[in-house]
Amino acid sequence: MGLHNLFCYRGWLYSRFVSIFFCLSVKSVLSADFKYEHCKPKTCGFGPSISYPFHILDNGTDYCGHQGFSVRCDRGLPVFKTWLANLIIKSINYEQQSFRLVDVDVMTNAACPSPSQNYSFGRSSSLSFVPYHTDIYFFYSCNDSFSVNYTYSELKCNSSSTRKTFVALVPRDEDVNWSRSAYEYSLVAAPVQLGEWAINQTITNLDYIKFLQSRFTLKWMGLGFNCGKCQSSGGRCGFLDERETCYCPDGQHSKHCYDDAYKVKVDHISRVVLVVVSWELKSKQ
Ligand SMILES: *[C@@H]1O[C@H](CO)[C@@H](O)[C@H](O)[C@H]1NC(C)=O
Ligand SMILES: *[C@@H]1O[C@H](CO)[C@@H](O)[C@H](O)[C@H]1NC(C)=O
Ligand SMILES: *[C@@H]1O[C@H](CO)[C@@H](O)[C@H](O)[C@H]1NC(C)=O
Ligand SMILES: *[C@@H]1O[C@H](CO)[C@@H](O)[C@H](O)[C@H]1NC(C)=O
Ligand SMILES: *[C@@H]1O[C@H](CO)[C@@H](O)[C@H](O)[C@H]1NC(C)=O
Ligand SMILES: *[C@@H]1O[C@H](CO)[C@@H](O)[C@H](O)[C@H]1NC(C)=O
Ligand SMILES: *[C@H]1O[C@@H](CO)[C@H](O)[C@@H](O)[C@@H]1NC(C)=O
Repeated sequence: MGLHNLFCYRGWLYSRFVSIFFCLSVKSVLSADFKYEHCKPKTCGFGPSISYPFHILDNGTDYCGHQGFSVRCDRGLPVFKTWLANLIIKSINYEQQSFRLVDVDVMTNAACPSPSQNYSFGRSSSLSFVPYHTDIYFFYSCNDSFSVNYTYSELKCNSSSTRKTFVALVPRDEDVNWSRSAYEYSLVAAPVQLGEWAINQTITNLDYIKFLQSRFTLKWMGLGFNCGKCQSSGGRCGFLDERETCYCPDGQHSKHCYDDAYKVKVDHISRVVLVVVSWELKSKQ
């Protein structure tokens, strides 16, 4: 506002025309670029820098990120919320379009990691696991008649003499056949990221707790927008009215900061001239 007043005031000293021109042009610049300002990369306090396709859920800046990529700040940490689980984002690689996550349940119970919710990403979402992804299945509150067609072992720290928790390593997307009558509480699948060397291991010969705690990677793809083009032209990517956008210091563009800038500028100038002319005409009457 101070800048605005200064321009108007100084402009006034030269002539009425100059003053109006300055007021209008300064005003249009100030109002056009607020989305550009709002969408600058941010952090939650700790953790990686958050920018497109992610956006931090706050005060109506949804237009800074893609649908399905909202991040909530919780005690300084970025939390990626799926339908069911809360996953902490440990790092984001914007170039490779991937990010690493760890389940909040696993983080907060380091001595006995026992997730309570499936990770559940939407089928329609643009996220996928990277190779060597495997699931650890947690079968809670089972009796001794439990069986499953993968090697399994007991999670002793989450078991009592009558109610036992069993875990099994299930390769990606394979079906599981387990004795449903033997378990009472629930079944939860937790993703882990194995190395290539570990892909054929079973739960009994793998330090799976270490893998559980050492996060897993998701890739995003098919967003259909080349954010690099926008960024290298000095813009910030976002998502508005169901489509990707490039916010630039001078306003909103469709792909990068130079694509339809000319048209927008001409529009501005013609509007300014029109207003000035009509103002001049009015004051002459
Ligand atoms: C939202 O806006 C309010 C007031 O402008 C501010 O106090 C608050 O910190 C903002 N929230 C976040 C998460 O930035
Ligand atoms: C086992 O883990 C589940 C899920 O996190 C939890 O609800 C339950 O209380 C735990 N049971 C024991 C005996 O620790
Ligand atoms: C699951 O295992 C049980 C016994 O272990 C077997 O009778 C049943 O046919 C299996 N179901 C499938 C779909 O493989
Ligand atoms: C376990 O059973 C399911 C369902 O019958 C089957 O699709 C899967 O291939 C089996 N896996 C193993 C390792 O036997
Ligand atoms: C997790 O997913 C499995 C397989 O889809 C399902 O059987 C189970 O009920 C789910 N667990 C919870 C806690 O929703
Ligand atoms: C894992 O098992 C499959 C099938 O048995 C085999 O083709 C593959 O080479 C094994 N991979 C490793 C890393 O041992
Ligand atoms: C576990 O044991 C079997 C066989 O002994 C019973 O048929 C099941 O009902 C029982 N399951 C539970 C949850 O107690």
